[in-house]
Amino acid sequence: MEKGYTSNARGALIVLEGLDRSGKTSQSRKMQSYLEERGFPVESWRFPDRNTSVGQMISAYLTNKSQLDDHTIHLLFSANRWEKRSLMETKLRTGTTLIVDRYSFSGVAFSAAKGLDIEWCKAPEMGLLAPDLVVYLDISPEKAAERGGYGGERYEQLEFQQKVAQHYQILRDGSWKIIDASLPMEDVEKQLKEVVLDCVTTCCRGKSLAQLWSH
Ligand code: Z5A
Ligand code: MG
Repeated sequence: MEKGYTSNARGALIVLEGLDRSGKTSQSRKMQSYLEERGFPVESWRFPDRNTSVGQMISAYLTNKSQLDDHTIHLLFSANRWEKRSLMETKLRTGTTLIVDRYSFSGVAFSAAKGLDIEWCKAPEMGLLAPDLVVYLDISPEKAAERGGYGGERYEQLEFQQKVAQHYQILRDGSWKIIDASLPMEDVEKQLKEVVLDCVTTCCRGKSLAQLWSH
C-alpha cells in the first residue's frame, strides 16, 4: 500500500454541476481519462440515468413525449438516484472513484426554478451519499446558449436557465469549487485536474462517507 493510504481507502464521489452546455459531460470524460492514466479505478456516471425504467420515464418527459406534474417528475429524478445508491456505495467502498455528471443539486435547482418549495425539493434527497467534491462549472446562461444552440428538450430555454442559475446560487456553499466554465476547455480541464486529484488523494487516506443534507 502506498505511503499515507489506509485500509479505509475508498473511491471519491465527485459531482459536476452547472447549466446546460456548461461542459459537464466533456469534462467528466477528461477527468475519467486523467485518473485512469494515473492508475486510479474510476467510472463516469450521469443523472438522469436514462437506462433504468424510471430513467425511461424521465427521458420521455424531457423529450416532451409525456406530461407529468412537477412534483411527480421531481420525485422520479430523486428515485433515479436512490435506485443507484447502493451500487454507488459499493463502488466507493471498493475503491472506485465516481465522476458524476449532475446529482441532487440539479434535482433541487431545476424543480425550485419551476416554483416548488426548496425544502420540499431537498427532502427526498436526504440520505443519499454526500459528494466529497462538488465542482460548479460557472457560465452565464447567455454564453452557454451560444454553444451549439439548445436542443429541443424541456428546460433548454434561456429564461428558464436564468432561473436555474439563481437557484444554484442559493444551494452553493463554501465547500463548492467554482470554475469559470467560459474559459477555453483546456483551462477548465487544468483547474479541474488539481481539485479532482486532491479529492481522490484525501479519500484514499480514509475520509469517511457522509450523507446528504443530514443535520
Ligand atoms: N435534471 C433535473 O431537472 N433534475 C435532476 O435531478 C437532474 C437533471 C439530474 C437533462 O440533463 C436535464 O435534466 C437537464 C437538467 C435536468 N436539463 N437541462 N438543461 P442532461 O445531463 O442530459 O443534459 P445537460 O447536461 O444539461 O446538457 P448538455 O448539453 O449535456 O451540457 P453539458 O454536459 O454541460 O455540456 P457538454 O456536452 O460537455 O458541452 C456542450 C457543448 O459545449 C459541446 O459542443 C462542447 O464541445 C462545448 N463546450 C464545452 N466546454 C467548452 C468550453 N470550455 N469552451 C467552448 N466550448 C465548450
Ligand atoms: Mg451533458
